[in-house]
Amino acid sequence: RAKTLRTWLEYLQSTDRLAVIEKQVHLEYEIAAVAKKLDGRKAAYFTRVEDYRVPVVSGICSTREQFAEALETDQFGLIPKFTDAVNSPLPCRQVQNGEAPVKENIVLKEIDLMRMFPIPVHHEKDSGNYITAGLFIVRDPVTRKQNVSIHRLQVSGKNRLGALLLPRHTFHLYKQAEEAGRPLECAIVIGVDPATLLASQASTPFGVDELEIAGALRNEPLEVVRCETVDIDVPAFAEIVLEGRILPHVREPEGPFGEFPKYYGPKSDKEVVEITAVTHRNNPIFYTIVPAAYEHLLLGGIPREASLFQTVRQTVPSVKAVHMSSGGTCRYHAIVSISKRNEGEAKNAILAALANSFDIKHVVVVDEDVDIYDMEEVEWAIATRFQAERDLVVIHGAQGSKLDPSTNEGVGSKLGFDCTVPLNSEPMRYLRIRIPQYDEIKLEDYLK
Ligand code: FMN
Repeated sequence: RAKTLRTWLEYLQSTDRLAVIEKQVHLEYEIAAVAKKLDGRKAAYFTRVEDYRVPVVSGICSTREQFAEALETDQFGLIPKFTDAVNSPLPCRQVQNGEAPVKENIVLKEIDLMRMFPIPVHHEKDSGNYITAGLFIVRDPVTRKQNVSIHRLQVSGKNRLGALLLPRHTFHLYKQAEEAGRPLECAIVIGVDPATLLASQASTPFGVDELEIAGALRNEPLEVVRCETVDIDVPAFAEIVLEGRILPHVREPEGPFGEFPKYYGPKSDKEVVEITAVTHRNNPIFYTIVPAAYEHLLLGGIPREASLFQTVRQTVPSVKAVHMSSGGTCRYHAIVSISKRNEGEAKNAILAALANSFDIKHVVVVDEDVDIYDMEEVEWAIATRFQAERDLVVIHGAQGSKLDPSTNEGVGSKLGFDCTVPLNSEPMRYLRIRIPQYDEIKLEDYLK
């Protein structure tokens, strides 16, 4: 059901989770506003966007359950399945143009992105139209391994995009190319299945191809096809591919842009991508992610949870589960449950979690009886099991997220809450109240 964007949308429709919007909508704000109103409930499929013939879809996976469904597992299987895929990637299967729907149309001349595709404006102070959901693929010229990530892309000209490349793998390969005076070839892939989308966000060591993780998540090799003007392989069943190169020694204004923490990332001079070719399926569907919508938050959160779980387990083997909560933008707040066997383990779990990612700012560690997906339960644990004098961990002056406006250029404080019950406490003191028969009683029997 989730092999391509199209089959996934059909599946959503058959289960009443696709809102088909036939009313004509504007690129500016209206798509984002309607999609955001449906956030966490239904995907929004806009059939009439201004005078464009291309429809727009947003919110294709906006709950944890939907991602689990796309991976053919349940909420509890989601992190183990993602972890297994990261640990055992599956090589892609190369196909020829004839077998690749994304080659049904090949445009090599007179590229004008805004004329071809309905690329929306999302937030009030955004600097313009943005591609927010393109898988950005580059290749390491030495190992020939590809790297996949998502970068916000401002439409700066007919075939020109401004990109935000935070200092990770894409940026590293670009700097290498720039130092040698060369552009870095890239492909931007819009409209793939949810598993491939999620795989793009894996936190992997440098050198791991996220398309191979996509294959492992899909339980079969991902079919890829070579681009027309660059040496890059792209998913053969994608809706749209933009081929291009990141230019060396060129920086142009980009931003401001509404980001995942629900504030704007600032305007500055950034890297520039020049588009050299566009290929797309017949009747392509344009896919956009509304920044800070659940889809955006979960895409970052689920792979982060997989990586966080592994890091904490190295220090505290009794870790039960981890949750990056949406109120913490699925990046800044980590809730960790452990089955405490030794006093002090919760503090070690806090230190391990903070070391996992510079984005993590506040960590709450609870006992396994607390449902870490229920934030009321987590707050209850903070309220009744935590004393700042003995249970608080504070570290000042650490590296955090530059997009967190309360930091000083990304430098800020980290906090840990040990909300576990002391092992030697008198049993009655922390015994949860419980009404016998509560679980067995069926309300219908009493309301007849
Ligand atoms: N990372 C950036 O560096 N710049 C961005 O503009 C950016 N935008 C994103 C938008 C969305 C919707 C999502 C889900 C993620 C975005 N990210 C962005 C995060 C990266 O795609 C992500 O951290 C990725 O795993 C980095 O891969 P890499 O370490 O292989 O380079």
